[in-house]
Amino acid sequence: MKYSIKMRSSQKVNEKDIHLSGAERIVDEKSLMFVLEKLASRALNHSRGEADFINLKINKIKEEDIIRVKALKTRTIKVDNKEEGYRVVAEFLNKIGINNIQKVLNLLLNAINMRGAIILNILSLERMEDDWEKGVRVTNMDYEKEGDIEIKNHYKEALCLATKTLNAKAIVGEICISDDPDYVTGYVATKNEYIRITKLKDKGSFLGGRIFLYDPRLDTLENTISYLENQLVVVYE
Ligand code: PML
Ligand code: MG
Repeated sequence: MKYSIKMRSSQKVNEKDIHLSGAERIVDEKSLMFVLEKLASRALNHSRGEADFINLKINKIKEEDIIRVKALKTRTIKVDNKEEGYRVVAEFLNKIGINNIQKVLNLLLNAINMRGAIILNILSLERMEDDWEKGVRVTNMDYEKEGDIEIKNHYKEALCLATKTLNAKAIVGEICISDDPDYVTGYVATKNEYIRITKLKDKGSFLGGRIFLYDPRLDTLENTISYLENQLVVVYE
């Protein structure tokens, strides 16, 4: 028997819930209680601030509903400052065939406090998600092997998410800046690889977000969002 466990935490600021952290696992029954405790402890100790609200959700799942996907290959591009990092992102967008690169960069640099990602139509450069504040949140994924869960591993979690996301038929790229103020490494991803960029923001900055590059010729938006939100994916290395 397997279970999906999801954690999210938030803080109340001026009567508004501000997202702090989120994590999830797909685990065997025997690990359920152990993992629950670790995720709760992670929610209580986050660099974005102290949680006022923590949500832990457990769902029983069927093994046959899970698909297995191989993790994207990783390489790293070392840059000295964020401006150099943006140039790497710009080159990446150029390769994908996006003409108004500045528009995409601005969108990413203005993303703050979104729980999910922006879905950007690569032909019209329009945002496709219904809820612009929240974006689309990719969930229901984990690694095949249970790893260390006590401390957040930004790289590992992002690679898992990017692997699931780029496996969607119509998602042809992803750009991400971490929303964690202590974490300045971001990445871009294609269907073939995950490219880490060592600096995409200044330490201490709360900015951060994700953009999924959606090609409407490859699949419907409805199928794409449903896959991103609901399909159970286990990533192997
Ligand atoms: C996040 O904070 O959710 C994004 C983490 C990006 C990780 C980039 C990397 O180290 O490869
Ligand atoms: Mg985060």
